[in-house]
Amino acid sequence: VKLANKYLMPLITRGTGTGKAGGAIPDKNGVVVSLERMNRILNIDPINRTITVEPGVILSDLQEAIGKEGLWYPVDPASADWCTIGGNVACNAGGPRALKYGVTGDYVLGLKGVYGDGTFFQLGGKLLKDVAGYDLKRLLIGSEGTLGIITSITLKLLPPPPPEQVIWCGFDCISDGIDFLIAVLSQNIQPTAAEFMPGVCLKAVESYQKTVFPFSHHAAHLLLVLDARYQLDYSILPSCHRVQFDNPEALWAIRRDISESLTHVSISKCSEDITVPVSQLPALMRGLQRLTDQSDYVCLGYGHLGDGNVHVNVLNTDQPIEKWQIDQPYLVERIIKLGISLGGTLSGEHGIGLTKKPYMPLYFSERDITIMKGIKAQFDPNHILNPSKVFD
Ligand code: LAC
Ligand code: ZN
Repeated sequence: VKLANKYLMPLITRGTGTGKAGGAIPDKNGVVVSLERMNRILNIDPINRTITVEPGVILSDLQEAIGKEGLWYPVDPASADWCTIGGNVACNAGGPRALKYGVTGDYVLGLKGVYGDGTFFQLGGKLLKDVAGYDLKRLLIGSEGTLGIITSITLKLLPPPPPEQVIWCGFDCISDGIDFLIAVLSQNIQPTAAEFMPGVCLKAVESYQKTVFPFSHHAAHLLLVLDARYQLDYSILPSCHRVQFDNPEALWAIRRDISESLTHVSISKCSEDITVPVSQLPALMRGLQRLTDQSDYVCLGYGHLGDGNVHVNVLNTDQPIEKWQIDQPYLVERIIKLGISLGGTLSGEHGIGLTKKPYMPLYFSERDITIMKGIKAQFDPNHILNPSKVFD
């Protein structure tokens, strides 16, 4: 990092490159700093209920290691088998269980690493409470490699979760599914996960996995995880068709494969990540349908709708690539403006990186962005770290 400062050479920190906003793409001449081989688990501490790891540890390896100690880490992005915990911290990754358990940043107790000018930092530790000064650790979380290089992470762990029930429901139309979801969220229970999938997502997974699901004819689907002690009141939820199944893990495999599967069935696609208040989901889904009707593309919303986080995908299934390249930014802008007009944000969990950067001024004021740039200048005075990401 010191040499990079001397030669004013960009450093682009990278885990396994699973990020969906292009944050790890070296679009400027510079050096990619791969942390993949910094993958040691440094310490599991059952008394303080923490784990300390290097950033290159694959998330599912971390989950397995603490499982052996009878502990649990709830954050489970769909890429858990191949993303790194460092990337999760850098992007503040979420996932299905965020609805009940929160996101990566809610579990980060301590960080060590290097600021942009090469000085070391050590922030927080095995501490459940720490309100001293400004929360620099929190600024690093989700900073997408623009403020520091993280070399050690201490996470808060939990005891294993209570027994859970997995419920899969099919619906005759998207709006029935959304109404059902909102009715579930209005009951006096806290779902662990509530994942919504339009029928087109299941068709794509069928094609990708080369299989057929007996319930894929429904127009919309909801995968619900609840504590076993909760009893859903189906009498006020008449529109759902319960799907019977033996193997909940196969259902999760469907859900986790959606992003890859939509890529598989499209000539090209883009993948947005807006979040709206859950009460605005019906309006958002209507807006996406309008966009589909008015364009030559399929605009669909799937994902963690229980917490309002919608992976809006635009699929190009039959248009020439040249036309797509012209239409795509226009469509993305309409989607982001739609989300913001409903009280939403432009990214719930994927971050800004390269792909969302042009849309930052739609969400933040000029003054907000000036303050962010001032923070960046303090952490990284020579603008070495991932210099072309988040904002220009
Ligand atoms: C998912 C990724 C795309 O939820 O965030 O499938
Ligand atoms: Zn997601």
